[in-house]
Formats: sequence, structure tokens, C-alpha cells
Amino acid sequence: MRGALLGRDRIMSAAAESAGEFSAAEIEAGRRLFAGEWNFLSAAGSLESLPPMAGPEVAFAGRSNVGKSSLINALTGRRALARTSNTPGRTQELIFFGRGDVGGAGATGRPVVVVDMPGYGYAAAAKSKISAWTRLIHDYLRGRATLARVYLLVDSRHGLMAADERILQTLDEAAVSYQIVLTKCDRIAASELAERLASVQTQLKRRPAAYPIVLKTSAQTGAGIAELRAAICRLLQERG
Ligand SMILES: Nc1nc2c(ncn2[C@@H]2O[C@H](COP(=O)(O)OP(=O)(O)OP(=O)(O)O)[C@@H](O)[C@H]2O)c(=O)[nH]1
Ligand SMILES: [Mg+2]
Repeated sequence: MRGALLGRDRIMSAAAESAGEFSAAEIEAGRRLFAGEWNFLSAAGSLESLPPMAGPEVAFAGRSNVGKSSLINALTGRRALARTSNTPGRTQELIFFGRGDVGGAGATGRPVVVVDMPGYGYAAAAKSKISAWTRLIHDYLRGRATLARVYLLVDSRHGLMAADERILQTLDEAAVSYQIVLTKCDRIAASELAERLASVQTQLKRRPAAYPIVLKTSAQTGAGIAELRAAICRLLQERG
């Protein structure tokens, strides 16, 4: 397949592959960023109750039950920092987490805040709740100047779905940088995972604010977690 790529596509593909790789030093910097004591900072059910903007934030968004809270627990090494559940609709507010030690200073010397978001596409909740969450999610994503990147989680078994369209549109329109992270990779065969990754990356080509590399993770096995930490660390360094 790779041999079939020609010219610009081939160069782009090579650049994308190298940008998706991390040196041992970057993996270590990512580990250090997420080591230490992570704590709950605050929760916001409305725009008015958002904490004041301070250091850079990275937010985890995606369909209900895709594994946002589980991934945050895997990143921070705390099994029950973010609340997880088998039932969709577990996280019902924007939840802010930070490092308790050294003010949470990361590689840039500034604290990084991790934001767990309510899921979308959950039809069983009350209509009024769904519309309130939807408004909160979209307002936060559009209006938060300190938001360094959104990690948009996608179940590796399903790929991008119709329910993801609205958030992709908001992020592209607001020019908020986002990266797709495949979750639950322990649930599918390696060959299927490679196909899903390629097809999602192809779908992103026409998305202006999407980072072209898709990450693969499993909160269950820990696969891809060190790379996601390194990616966040690199992002913070690039932002300066
Ligand atoms: N096999 C497997 N299951 C996972 C993984 N990550 C999450 N899960 C399971 O998926 C379910 C949902 O996980 P959550 O982390 O609560 O999902 P969420 O996206 O935060 O859900 P909402 O807050 O309801 O939007 C739970 O039963 C988790 O145990 C994973 O990497 N592998
Ligand atoms: Mg959750």
C-alpha cells in the first residue's frame, strides 16, 4: 500500500509518521508531566461556574461511554480520579483536574489542567439535560482561550460516527486544535485497528483544525498511554 503512494501524498505520509513518533526523552518528559499527585480542582455545570482561565488546559471530549474518564485515570495513574461507569452519561459536568505538587508545573513551568467532559450522543437522558450539556460543551470549546488542544476520543471499534459531526464542526469553525484518540484498542484485532486508523486519518484530511496523526490507546492495557502523555508534553512545549 505504501509503495502505491506517490509524490506529495508520500511526503505527507512520511512527515505524518515521523510526527507521530516520540524520542525516549519525550516519553520521559511525558511521564514526568503526569507523575506526581493529580487532584480534582473543580466542576462546572454551566459557563458561569467555570474556573477562571489560568494555565493551559487539555480537554477530553467524545461520545458517551467512549472512555474519556478512564483515559484520564490511565494518564494520571489514578484509578478512580475521574468517575467511570458502564452506563453512558456518567460525567455530567466539566471536571477540572490538576497536579497538587509544584502547582502542577509541567515541562513549560506552567501548570496543565486536564478537563473531563460530559459525553454526547446519549439519547436516554432527559431532553433538557441533553440540551444543557450540549450548550455547555460547545460554549466551552468555542470560548476558552487557554484550551491548548481537545483530544477527541473515538471508539476504535466504531470509528467516527454521525454523533461526532457536530463537535467536529464546532472545533473546525472555532479553529480549536484537536486530535483524535482511538480508545479501547484492546477490544479489536491489530489488523482491524490499522484499517480504522487509516480510515480515520483519511477522513481528517478535509478537517482544517484536526491534527493529522491519530493516536491509539487502551486504558485497560495501558497501550499508547506513554505516547499520549508525550504528545501532550510536546504540545505544551510548542505552545511555549
Ligand atoms: N476494554 C476496555 N474498556 C474500556 C476502556 N476504557 C474504558 N472502558 C470501559 O468503557 C466504559 C465507559 O468508560 P468511561 O471512562 O466511564 O467513559 P466516558 O467516556 O467517560 O463516559 P461518559 O462520562 O458517560 O460520557 C467503562 O465500563 C470502562 O470500563 C478500554 O481501554 N478498554
Ligand atoms: Mg466520563
